Amino acid sequence: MAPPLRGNERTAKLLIAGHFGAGKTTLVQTLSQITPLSTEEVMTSAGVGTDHTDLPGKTKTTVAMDFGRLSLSDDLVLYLFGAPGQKRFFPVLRDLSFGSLGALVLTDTRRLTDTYPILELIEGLALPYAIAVNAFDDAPVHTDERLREVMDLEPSTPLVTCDARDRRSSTDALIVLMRHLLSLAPEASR
Ligand SMILES: Nc1nc2c(ncn2[C@@H]2O[C@H](COP(=O)(O)OP(=O)(O)OP(=O)(O)O)[C@@H](O)[C@H]2O)c(=O)[nH]1
Ligand SMILES: [Mg+2]
Repeated sequence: MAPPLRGNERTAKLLIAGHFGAGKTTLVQTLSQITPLSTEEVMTSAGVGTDHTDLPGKTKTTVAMDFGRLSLSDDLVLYLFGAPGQKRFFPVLRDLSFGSLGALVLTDTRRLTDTYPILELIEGLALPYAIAVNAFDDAPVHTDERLREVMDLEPSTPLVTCDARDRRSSTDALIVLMRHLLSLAPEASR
């Protein structure tokens, strides 16, 4: 259950981004302490050729946004905005990014190259980010060095592994992002 807000907490808006099926909606649903908003629609054959529809077992895709709220500590409330992963909704990602402190970019090692356009977009928005590899059961495991090389990450960009279905592990990924954001604005942490 969501802890009641006192009104004097610090708040931060965070973007949860990533390619199709990376686990964005799952992560927001796992972490939110309020009933999360999701805008998923069933994928049909009408989307073939336009959308990614090719993930076994995945029947729905986000068409607007996810929203959730999490009190990370007594005095810090995070508002989580999950972006859609389908390319035709990228303008929505840009709109959702306004006012965000930073982004957690989820990826699946079976689709690492699908992360490129997302990173291009986020870097174009000058939004600081951390990468969270969502560890799917049958996905290949790579060393951090390999992951950094494939995604061409800056040495300072945090890279973590998480399971978007697991609260502890997803919280840890957000903490890594928050520490990174605070390191970029040290005065904000005082
Ligand atoms: N095995 C495993 N499955 C996961 C994990 N995270 C999500 N899933 C499943 O993978 C599928 C994709 O998750 P979503 O959360 O819908 O992905 P998304 O990034 O929101 O997808 P789009 O909005 O369509 O871009 C769902 O069926 C989840 O149940 C994970 O960590 N491990
Ligand atoms: Mg989604």
